Amino acid sequence: MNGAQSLIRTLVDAGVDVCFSNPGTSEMHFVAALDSVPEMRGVLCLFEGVVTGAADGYARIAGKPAATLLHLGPGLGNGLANLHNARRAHTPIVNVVGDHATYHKKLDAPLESDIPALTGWLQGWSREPGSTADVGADAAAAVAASMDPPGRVATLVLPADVSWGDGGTTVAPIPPRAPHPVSAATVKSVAEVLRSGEQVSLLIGGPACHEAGLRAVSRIAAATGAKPLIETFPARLERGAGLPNIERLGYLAEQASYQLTGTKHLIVVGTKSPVSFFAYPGKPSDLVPEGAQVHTLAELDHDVVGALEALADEVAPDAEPVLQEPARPALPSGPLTAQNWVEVIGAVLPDNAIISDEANTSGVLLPAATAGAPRHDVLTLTGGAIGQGLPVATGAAIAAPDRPVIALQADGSALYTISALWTHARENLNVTTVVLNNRAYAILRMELQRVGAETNGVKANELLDLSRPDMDFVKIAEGMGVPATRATTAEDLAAQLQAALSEPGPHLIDAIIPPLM
Ligand SMILES: Cc1ncc(C[n+]2csc(CCOP(=O)(O)OP(=O)(O)O)c2C)c(N)n1
Repeated sequence: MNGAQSLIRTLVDAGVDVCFSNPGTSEMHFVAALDSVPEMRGVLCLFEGVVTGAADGYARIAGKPAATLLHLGPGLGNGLANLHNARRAHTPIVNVVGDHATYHKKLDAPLESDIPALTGWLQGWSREPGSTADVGADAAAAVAASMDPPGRVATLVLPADVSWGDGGTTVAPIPPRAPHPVSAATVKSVAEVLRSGEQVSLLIGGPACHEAGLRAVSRIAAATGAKPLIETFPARLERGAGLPNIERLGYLAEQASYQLTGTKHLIVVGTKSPVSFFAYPGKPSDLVPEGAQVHTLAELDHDVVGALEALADEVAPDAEPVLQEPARPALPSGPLTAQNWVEVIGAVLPDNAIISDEANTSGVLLPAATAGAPRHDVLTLTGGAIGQGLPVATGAAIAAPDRPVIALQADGSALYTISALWTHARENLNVTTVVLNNRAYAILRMELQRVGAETNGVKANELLDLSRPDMDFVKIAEGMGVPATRATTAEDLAAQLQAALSEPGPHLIDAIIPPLM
């Protein structure tokens, strides 16, 4: 067995059976080995940002890692922005990066580069097997490291000669470590805060955004009057009718400060104390209200849900969670607006859908319109590096082939990783993409004002405008094999969305809407 075969065999035995790939010459033995391990599915993506974003979306839904296959430093470099988003989401990924043969590296051939600088930047786990005999053990260690709470990118750098060498072995999976339990003393001291009679907010994130965590938080809020909030960009938020509907902390610092007004104690659970996305002249960067105290119930690597349930049993033994009633907006009519397109989504969203949300400014009204829709998952842009939505939808659809995936996708961000559409077509994925085509980097028009910069410069506005020429997403999608239509009214969008969702395979709707700014 060569090194590549031992790697793939070991990954499959550990439950890693999808590999999002963009290979090159140094990865050819890995590519060849795919045919000797039929359980591993190879998925070709045409840009490394799609590879890495798809691996992120896959694990957020599957609850286990996918592998990537990237070509040396330049391939890894192209994939970094979405690995950054995955790092912020605490997504487990086994990130396989091929490298030159060990003896070739000193020659400084054209693709030679500083891979450790890039893996260091990722702040995850990284290892390079020293010999073919080590590959299996390092692969098993990589899977375990990726799953180690709260989850991370584990990079395995595979030199070509280690990959093609003989003497590889298959190594049994290493059970991932369980999250640290939260002590009874911590639960008791946080319970005291909730009983203090002062105003308390509870900010939750990570696994607390799934059903069990949401139910526990809702019980605590019902019994104590504490205000529950969800972190601004959760990796995976379970929502819809029958689940507690908890507000997310706003993206804009002004919004978040308003939501936290009057808070004397902020309890954080599975997330960090909130900070402003950016610094703005004369405005605070730390969003904790002045004089408020921050208490941590559970760090990210703790048993976040167990801690919340213990706290609920302590302060709310008899309380029931407050559950969202089913409710859908009526189907709207007229030219598309920021308000009516989200009503269409709320009215039409199928049961058990997965929303990949990179709608950006066009999506500000989405949470209200979908709160009472059938139960669904929302995957958000965790690290602020745009170009995540279409790749994440790709991975989610592969993780859950029986669930409808809806990518709500701002136009500017779509274009970073637009080739994901080709993978939607190639793999016949049930992804319906709605492009919110406002022909602008609308958020940056707003940010131009918020940072206090001069706002009426023609040249400045040129850099924030996506017209001249207008992007034709119907042609782009069709060119990549995805059937597509254009919607300019709410009626169009509703009819086209219903049609797209009623047949298998990918679709795209180019929804022309006015920019918010
Ligand atoms: C990788 C990366 N590059 C650049 C940016 C800066 N940036 C933030 S939002 C944005 C434009 C977003 O435009 P679009 O996706 O069309 O959404 P809209 O603001 O129009 O709603 C840009 C370029 C970023 N966040 N990440």
